[in-house]
Amino acid sequence: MSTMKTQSKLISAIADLNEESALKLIRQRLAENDDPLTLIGNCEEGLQRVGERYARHEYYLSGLIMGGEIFYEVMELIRPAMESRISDTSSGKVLLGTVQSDIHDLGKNIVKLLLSCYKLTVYDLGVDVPPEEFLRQAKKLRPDILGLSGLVTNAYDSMRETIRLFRQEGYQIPTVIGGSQLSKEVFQYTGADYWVNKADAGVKLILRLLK
Ligand code: B12
Repeated sequence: MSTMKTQSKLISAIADLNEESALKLIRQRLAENDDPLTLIGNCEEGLQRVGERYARHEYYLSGLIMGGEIFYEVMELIRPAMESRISDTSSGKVLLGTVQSDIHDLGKNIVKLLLSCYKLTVYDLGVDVPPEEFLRQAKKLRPDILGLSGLVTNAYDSMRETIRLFRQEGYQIPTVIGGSQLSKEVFQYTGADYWVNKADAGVKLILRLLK
């Protein structure tokens, strides 16, 4: 188990965009058998701080890009540990994508990885997906759940429009929206059934909905 001190070291390494130190800490904690979801949670907190520094103009766009790249590498290290830890299986189909006007996909990819570990079928439509494309694929693939990811403000209208279109076409499947910047107000605005801003909570929710 990691201590608060080791956790805050990792959070700071990510926030400071110190790639070498972040990857070293991840390797150490994986060797100590630390929980992969705790590691991901720490990295998300670090990225949250990167975002705050960007908003305060302490980092430029390059800082966001660097933060994203570090996180991508972290996930490559964590992936095998995560896959070997999950032995439960479930069944069901999830249609997943980052909504129109948004290109953030790190969170969506984690969700996809986790759901795949539980042997669910995940149809990943990628990023900047228009509402009509979600609908077209839903008609073809007949998913049990619609999962929409979005982090930028413009994504909220896309989520709302996608959900409106599904309802208009008579699709009553549960809709789950996810993203670090979501709030109760945004959730209500979009008309989604559920919202999450952490992967483990999202995955638990989806498994429950499929039962
Ligand atoms: C890394 C990053 C980038 C990278 C993304 C790399 C990539 N491949 O994704 C790059 C450099 C591309 C980028 C670009 C931009 N970014 Co950016 N970015 C970030 C940053 C720092 C981290 C995001 C991230 O990956 N977090 C880690 C992941 C794992 O977390 P997550 O996405 O929330 O996902 C988790 C949960 O939410 C949940 N989840 C997510 N989706 C789903 C879906 C389902 C179904 C479920 C169940 C769960 C779930 O599970 C995940 C795992 O736990 C955030 C800051 C922040 N606090 O989020 C800013 C941030 C989101 N970006 C921001 C901005 C402004 C931009 C740009 C507009 C910058 C620009 N001037 O060009 C562009 C966006 C262009 C566009 N149209 O999309 C702002 C958005 C502000 C706003 N309100 O609109 C933020 C908040 C920074 C800030 N504070 O200003 N960004």
